Amino acid sequence: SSHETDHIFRSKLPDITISNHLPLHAYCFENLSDFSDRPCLISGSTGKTYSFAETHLISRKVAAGLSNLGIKKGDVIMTLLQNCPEFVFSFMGASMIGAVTTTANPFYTQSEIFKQFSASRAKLIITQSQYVNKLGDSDCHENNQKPGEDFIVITIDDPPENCLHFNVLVEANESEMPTVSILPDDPVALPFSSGTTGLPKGVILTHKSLITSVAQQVDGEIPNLYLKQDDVVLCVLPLFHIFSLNSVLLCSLRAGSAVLLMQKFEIGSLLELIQKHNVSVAAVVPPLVLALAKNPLVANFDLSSIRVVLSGAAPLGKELEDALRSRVPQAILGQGYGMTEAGPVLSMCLAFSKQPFPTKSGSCGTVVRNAELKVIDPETGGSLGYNQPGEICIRGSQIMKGYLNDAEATANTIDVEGWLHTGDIGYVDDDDEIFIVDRVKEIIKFKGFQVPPAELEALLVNHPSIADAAVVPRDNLYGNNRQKDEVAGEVPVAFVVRSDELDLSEEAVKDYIAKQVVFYKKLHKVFFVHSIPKSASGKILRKDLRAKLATA
Ligand code: AYL
Repeated sequence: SSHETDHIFRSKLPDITISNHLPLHAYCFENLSDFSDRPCLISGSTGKTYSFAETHLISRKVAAGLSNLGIKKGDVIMTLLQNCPEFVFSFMGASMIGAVTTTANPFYTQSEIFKQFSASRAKLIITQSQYVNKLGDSDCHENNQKPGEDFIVITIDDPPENCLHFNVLVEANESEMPTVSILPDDPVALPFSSGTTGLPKGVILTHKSLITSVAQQVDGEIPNLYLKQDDVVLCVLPLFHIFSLNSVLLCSLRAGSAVLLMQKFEIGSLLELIQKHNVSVAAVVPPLVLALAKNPLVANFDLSSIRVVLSGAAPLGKELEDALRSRVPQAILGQGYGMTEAGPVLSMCLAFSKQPFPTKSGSCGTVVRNAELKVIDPETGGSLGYNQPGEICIRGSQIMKGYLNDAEATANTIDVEGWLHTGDIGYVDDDDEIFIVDRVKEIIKFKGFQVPPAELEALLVNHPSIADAAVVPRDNLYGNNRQKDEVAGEVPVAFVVRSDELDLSEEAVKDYIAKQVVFYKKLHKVFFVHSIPKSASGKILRKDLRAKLATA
């Protein structure tokens, strides 16, 4: 396919100038003097508020503190935190000294944490004391490193033995922060994603990629996602995931909006906080939309402050979107569509714009400005025009630099012309709105979280009584009246070939997996089969297995 014949889709908003020559922290805090005394971070649990000036100062202290502990430009630190102000100080502080943050899920099991920790070569972990026992050597045979000896552990609460308190960072003298020269292509964030295939991999996001992505959303005369200084943006989705990190935190810092941090989702306290703090912008995932649309508690609260609801990370059905509309009639509802590797945002609802366009429910928005999107025929690679479904590809300065230490996976995802292939099937309609209709990649999405089949398959075939295995999603579309697993959207189910017949039960397989993975990767069903269908080259024929499920 030559570029002359490519059909390229662009935003309906004009391109803008993007300051992506800056380091990320300098860009985020660039307009700080306009709103330095306004609230920046609000802790939902304690009510404590940090102004923009305070957030900036504490981040600089943390930068100096990290440097005092030996963290240098290019080093990786890991956050293993629920949403809290310290997450923000750590991420921004690391950026200031040219260090890179890999964000991990604190609910991960010891082995899941260890894999990300060792692949990223993190030198320091910032966490909560309750998670420190998951960092040790103990029963994880591969890991004989010791907290406090082989790497530094900092806790934001009372530190257990061999750990330091976060105060050692906060009490550092910001003037001792080293001056480092940071280039646009230097990495700043290292989230993990399995992408279109295989095991989770480190996704190298540079200063330039994240600035470009944030600017595509909130910068320019007519921002695509119009955030104002008096907005209060709900941050209940975990900051360790790129949706919340980018579209909530970094966008709000840049725009001067306040971020309301919630440690975890609980419908009662969520509703209370929305009412108390007059939340005006809510970033949500479809299961949260379901709670807001259907939970009877909602009727007892005043949600009239909400003007924007941004849903992303998983498909949002039209019915569910319409159900939420009846609960918050004053709000603009729309979606963002992203992928960690894409920086992450590919498209955003244009009804969120400063000059709103009419949009349709079910749409994932329009491609962001300063980027090119095309839809290709998955068989031929040829680009397709309006209303023709195919694989969505994106090109622009926002996409990842590549996967960490994995040139092959990088080359399989970003082609020689710079197009990132998403593995999502969708089309662009006559109004330039994008609709996702399917996925050709193997990833399973449970409530917006990634469940990589390859990871579960590797664990399964490690079991002495399992000869072969395949894991696929069982679809459960939102709001189409299916009761079972309605909230999850998709759940992982396994096909298992036993090595010695009959001995192994479904429960035993489920338990074996459940012990090793975070809750959302647990198997919901196990089917025992005689063989796994595979192609001539040995690839699991996942389509065949999914078809089998449909008739099961
Ligand atoms: P990852 N509709 C349907 N599927 C979606 C959507 C959506 N709105 N958004 C994401 N996905 C799926 O890396 C899709 O399959 O990033 C995509 O390839 O965990 C995959 O999820 C990527 O999963 C935003 C809005 C970030 C969304 C995001 C998504 C981050 C999820 C910023 O503003």
